[in-house]
Amino acid sequence: MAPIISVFENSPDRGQGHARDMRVRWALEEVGQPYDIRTVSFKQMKKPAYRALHPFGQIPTYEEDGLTLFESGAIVLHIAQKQSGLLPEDEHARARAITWMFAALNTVEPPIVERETATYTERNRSWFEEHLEMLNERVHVRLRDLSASLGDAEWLDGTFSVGDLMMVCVLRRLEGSGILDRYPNLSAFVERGKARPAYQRAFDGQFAVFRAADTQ
Ligand code: GTB
Repeated sequence: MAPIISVFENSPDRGQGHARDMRVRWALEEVGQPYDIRTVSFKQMKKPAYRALHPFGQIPTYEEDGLTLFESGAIVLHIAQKQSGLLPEDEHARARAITWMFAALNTVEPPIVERETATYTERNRSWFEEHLEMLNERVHVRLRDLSASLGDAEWLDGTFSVGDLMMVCVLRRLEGSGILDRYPNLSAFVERGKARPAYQRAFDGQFAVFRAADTQ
């Protein structure tokens, strides 16, 4: 049976692929694993039946042959370890690819999400602009170092891996902010990721779900 992932019934990003099912879809497409989706509304996500799959009542979840997972990082890593295509064979290169995946999730994504959240929740506060400047600088601290580490390379550590997949998804959350424009090598890195056929299939998949909900 194909794995099932849970996704927003009606994604608040209007199909831009910023929700965290996108990284799972992309990983599944990269390894050539067909999958099914379970669409959930915000209301359903908080019901006991769904919380049995995800204790925090969020998307995405992953169900496969009696195994249920939550946390996009854990799901993507599981997919990468189960099938070939996202992790190098060499033991050290494999460990480094996983390190980059954790760096994306634990070091780069938090300041980006903090900034993004402030733009939704604090916009009308008198101190918003000042706070935003501080949050922007925290993002820049990470991007400066990431940009220096990537340099002229195509991917973060040799061939395309789960580390690149996760980093591209995380950096994409800055789209529309203009922040990434200051780092031409990171912008090009994101565009390389987005140009991969597996990314495009994943994007189209999530967009189709949004369109179906939006036209109802
Ligand atoms: N650490 C978890 C993981 O990596 O899986 C975080 C999961 C998470 O934050 N899920 C969000 C969710 O279910 C969706 S992705 N939120 C509902 C809730 O908590 O009640 C985050 C997200 C949402 C919307 C946009 N957007 O509109 O642009 C982007 C990202």
